[in-house]
Amino acid sequence: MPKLTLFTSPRACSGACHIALEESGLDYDIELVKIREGRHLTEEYLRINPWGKIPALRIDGEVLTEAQAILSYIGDTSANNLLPRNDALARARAHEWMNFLTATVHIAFRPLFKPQYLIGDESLYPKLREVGIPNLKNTLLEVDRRLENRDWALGDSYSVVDPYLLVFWIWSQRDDVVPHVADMPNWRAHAERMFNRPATWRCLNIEGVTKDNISDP
Ligand SMILES: N[C@@H](CCC(=O)N[C@@H](CS)C(=O)NCC(=O)O)C(=O)O
Repeated sequence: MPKLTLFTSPRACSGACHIALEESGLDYDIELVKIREGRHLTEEYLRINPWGKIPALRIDGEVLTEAQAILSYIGDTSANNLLPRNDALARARAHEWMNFLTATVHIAFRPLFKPQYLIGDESLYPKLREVGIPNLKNTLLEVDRRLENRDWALGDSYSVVDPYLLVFWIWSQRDDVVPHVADMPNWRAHAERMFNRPATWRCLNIEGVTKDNISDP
């Protein structure tokens, strides 16, 4: 088996990969690269991922980036049925979810979390929020709609998609976000299922995230 090292930061999208690894039965270790302390921009980390983003997974000597690719790799190498194998449509459904989370949901938080990536002029941030907040609300409601009548993203069985959903649930419950989003009962129930899995809290706690600070920015 290859040696796996995940580079992860508390409350970042890398948390999905951490939880998926913990559920996978694969041997792995983690290195904490705290974004809030600027550790993702150190020379040491830029040697791992020159783009300076988290997550990255070192697989022996190779480095894989992008949460969706890492989750897909974990699902395919785990023996714990974390990604459908021989059913093309079921696999495509998993990627449909993960691509939606990466390309649409993650990005919908930008006007609130990282406006500087979208526009240089700070005086325009309120304008950005005017458009960005309703878009975020609608995008999160779409996640909730897709979770209707299902325990897990893919239906009855847990998969690598589920911890990815949890990351964005946690973001949606931040004090600076919650006033802007609607009630999302299906997603809330999904998050509760996630929090009931011991692997979830094991990973969050190792990264320093607890029930008391989970909603910190
Ligand atoms: N498309 C990438 C996005 C990675 C990404 O932007 N990660 C954030 C953490 S959630 C990050 O590294 N932020 C640091 C920064 O933007 O400076 C993926 O899905 O893995």
